[in-house]
Amino acid sequence: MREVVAHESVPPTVRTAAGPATELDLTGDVAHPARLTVPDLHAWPQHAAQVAFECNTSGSRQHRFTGPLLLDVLMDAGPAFDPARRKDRLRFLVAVRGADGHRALLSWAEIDPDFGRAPVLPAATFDDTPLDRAGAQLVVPQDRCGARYISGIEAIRVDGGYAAWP
Ligand SMILES: Nc1nc2c(c(=O)[nH]1)N[C@H]1C(S)=C(S)[C@@H](COP(=O)(O)O)O[C@H]1N2
Ligand SMILES: [Mo]
Repeated sequence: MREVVAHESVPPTVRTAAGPATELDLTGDVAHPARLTVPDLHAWPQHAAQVAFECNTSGSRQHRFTGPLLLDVLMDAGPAFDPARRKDRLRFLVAVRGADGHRALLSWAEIDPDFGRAPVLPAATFDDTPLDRAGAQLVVPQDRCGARYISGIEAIRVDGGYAAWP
């Protein structure tokens, strides 16, 4: 397992698991839409991230997450671009939605190895606790603020709409 961000370690906290197991719908402009459980996320190489972020309401937070690279998961779904053409990839967005309706966008370029190279994860564990029931959590190590660390992910949508604009 590769460490993507190093900070001092913190005592683990327990995330309450509630409701039925969350599945994640991977849809949009992809050749192979998928419905993934959190255990399914172990099918890709696992990365660890020790992260720190600020929350407007709860202050400084530090957590450890593990999971696959979002890039690896999305590439296996077959995004509708020519992978050999950088300018083609630049026109894509990735939308992530939590079960409570909280949502945020990433640009494809943020996670692309030729551009931002951000090691964004859909995490399968949170402070060494499996997220099998709570749902995957987006880990965005480049963010100072925690608002894009979307928990209980229920959908990820790849959007190539800007490829045809206008
Ligand atoms: N689904 C969902 N995820 C969310 C939020 C939310 O409202 N809904 N709030 C975000 C915000 S504002 C912060 S700061 C972090 C807080 O993460 P923590 O409580 O696990 O430290 O969760 C993020 N993830
Ligand atoms: Mo926050």
